[in-house]
Amino acid sequence: MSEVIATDRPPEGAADRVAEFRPSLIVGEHSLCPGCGEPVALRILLETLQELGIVERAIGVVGHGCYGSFVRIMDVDVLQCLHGRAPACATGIKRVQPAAAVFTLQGDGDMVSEGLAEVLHAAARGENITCILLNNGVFGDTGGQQTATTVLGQRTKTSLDGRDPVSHGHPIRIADIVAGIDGVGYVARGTVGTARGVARTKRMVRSALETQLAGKGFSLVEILTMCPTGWFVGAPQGPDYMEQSMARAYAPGELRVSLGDER
Ligand SMILES: Cc1ncc(C[n+]2csc(CCOP(=O)(O)OP(=O)(O)O)c2C)c(N)n1
Ligand code: SF4
Ligand SMILES: [Mg+2]
Repeated sequence: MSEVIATDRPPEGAADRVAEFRPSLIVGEHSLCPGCGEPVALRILLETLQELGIVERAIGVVGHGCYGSFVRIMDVDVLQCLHGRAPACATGIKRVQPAAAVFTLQGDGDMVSEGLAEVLHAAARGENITCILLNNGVFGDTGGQQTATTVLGQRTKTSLDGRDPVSHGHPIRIADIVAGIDGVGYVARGTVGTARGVARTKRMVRSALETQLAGKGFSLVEILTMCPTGWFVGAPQGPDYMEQSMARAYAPGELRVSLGDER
């Protein structure tokens, strides 16, 4: 007969979870717009560093975008480099400190528009670093201009009638490109528009960092993040807009796995 579970035990576990709703590595208030998806992605990243027990050897390289202000509120060693150059800076850090867990935090404007060569060459060299892309399809920080990942039809400050392939070209699916490069250990694309997406993305970030810890080469997680301000929608409409636009053009899922653990 199975043992009866006591029901008068105080709910210490649940109370603890509520009390620690904010991860201890976030040490201040962010200044981003209501409904922005980037703070959700930050939280996923920091919680994962904690859960893997690698906070003290983690070194982040942050690009330029709205997420750039996170350097003031994240209790992790970081350096901020020139626009688009984070994979090159991360390469240098990892080569002189191979025991460090090195990650980049970049936007689509930073990684795919300004720094496309950097991420491709780092991937092709098989650098043992983890790149995190926050893809919202706009240069959010400078007012919402079109980037290389803006989806067809998407309105931005520089494509007010919607992105048109004839005038503006086609969006670049960076994760798909990187997934096809030899020397790459792990590539995935997640979203933070739904609770399920958040949970799935967190597993992807964990897999990417585990790939680096196992010495399996370059890893990339593209995270689709809401930018209601740059999309001309209200904060509550951000997740739905993302599902109907970006998540259709950029299907979430794992694109390359080397540790044999498909999520
Ligand atoms: C060499 C250079 N070009 C342009 C800029 C201006 N700039 C700063 S942030 C930014 C937008 C970055 O967009 P993204 O990486 O997509 O981040 P988001 O703001 O959307 O989160 C730009 C163009 C700069 N700082 N340096
Ligand atoms: S402009 Fe967009 S990316 Fe920047 S803080 Fe506002 S919602 Fe977030
Ligand atoms: Mg952006």
